[in-house]
Amino acid sequence: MIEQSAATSLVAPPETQIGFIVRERDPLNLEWPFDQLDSFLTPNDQFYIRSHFTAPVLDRHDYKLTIGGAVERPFTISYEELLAMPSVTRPATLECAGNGRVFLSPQVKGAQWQLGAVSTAEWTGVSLTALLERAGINSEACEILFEAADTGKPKEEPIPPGETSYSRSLAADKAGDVIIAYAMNGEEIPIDHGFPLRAVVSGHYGMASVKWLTHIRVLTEPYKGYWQTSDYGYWEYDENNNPMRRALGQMAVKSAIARPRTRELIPAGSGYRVIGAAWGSNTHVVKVELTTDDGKTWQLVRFLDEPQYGVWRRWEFDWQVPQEKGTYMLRSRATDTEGNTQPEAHDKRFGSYVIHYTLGIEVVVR
Ligand SMILES: Nc1nc2c(c(=O)[nH]1)N[C@H]1C(S)=C(S)[C@@H](COP(=O)(O)O)O[C@H]1N2
Ligand SMILES: [Mo]
Repeated sequence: MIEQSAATSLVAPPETQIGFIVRERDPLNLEWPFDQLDSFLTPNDQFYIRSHFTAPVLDRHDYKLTIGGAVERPFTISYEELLAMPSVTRPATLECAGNGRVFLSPQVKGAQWQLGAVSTAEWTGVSLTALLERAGINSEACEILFEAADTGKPKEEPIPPGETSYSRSLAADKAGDVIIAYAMNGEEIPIDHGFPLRAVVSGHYGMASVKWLTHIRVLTEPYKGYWQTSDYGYWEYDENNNPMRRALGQMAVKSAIARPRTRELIPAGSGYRVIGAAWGSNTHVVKVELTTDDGKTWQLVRFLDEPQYGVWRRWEFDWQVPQEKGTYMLRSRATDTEGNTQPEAHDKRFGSYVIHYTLGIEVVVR
């Protein structure tokens, strides 16, 4: 069954919504229970929330977005004016770069996300390209910086002493992947998801999709801000083996098992419908394999959604559960059009981020 119609029909009915897992109360960090993966689009009130600071409450009448920096005609635009511009609508999956962190051993610091710091919505807004065209982007431009209204004290060492606001840059040639969004699944963006306006960067980890957006600045030199280097960075080694700090960007190809859940009890000899999702960034996920015997044999799953860049594809697999009782280890493995696939172990260069290895879900057959 491939569901691809209007947003409303893709959203699960309210009775399937069973609430969140609280990762932090203030600022609000809520994990969506990934085992509730039943619809292509995640309902707005089930979409995971990842905020570094208390959500700012912005007034739609006073709100203004400024586009400046290396442009010919800097300008400021109101919320109403943005709504009146030609709009674009498309789905995008947001995954927090720390999703799955709780599975790392030894345990690391940071929000202890299980599998549910990933969700998909259909976003509506103005294309970043249209705004940049209006401003007349300088030919020397290399990055676009998004600045936001939320401020506070970040947690990842080394910590800057003063108040820090959230900001993140993106390579200028990625501007076409960005929607400056004011609607989420056809509704006004909820406060916790960035009201009135947020960037949605298709194919990138969630940190790139800046919420409560106030400024778009065109830069002629790479941005080295806190959220680009200290936090949301990783180590890349040059040819002389020198570790270089780089900013995280595109989502690595990944799949995850939504059901069964860890240690779920499954009747021996029964038929069990395994479900999950797989996603990547600028390539299509073309294959997901599943093992129910800890990697001895792999079988192909069936996709439920069409391939789209930066959007998950749900999948299912009918498991003929063995008669033999005991524990079984399930793993899924996604591969994209370029042959990128999930590694067997976490890549330590990414620290507590980019957790896309084929982690095991252990179930009990009895
Ligand atoms: N202004 C601002 N934007 C932000 C953040 C934030 O703390 N402040 N968190 C980022 C991170 S780390 C993620 S994963 C996504 C989460 O978006 P969501 O809360 O709508 O799921 O927002 C990103 N944008
Ligand atoms: Mo994140």
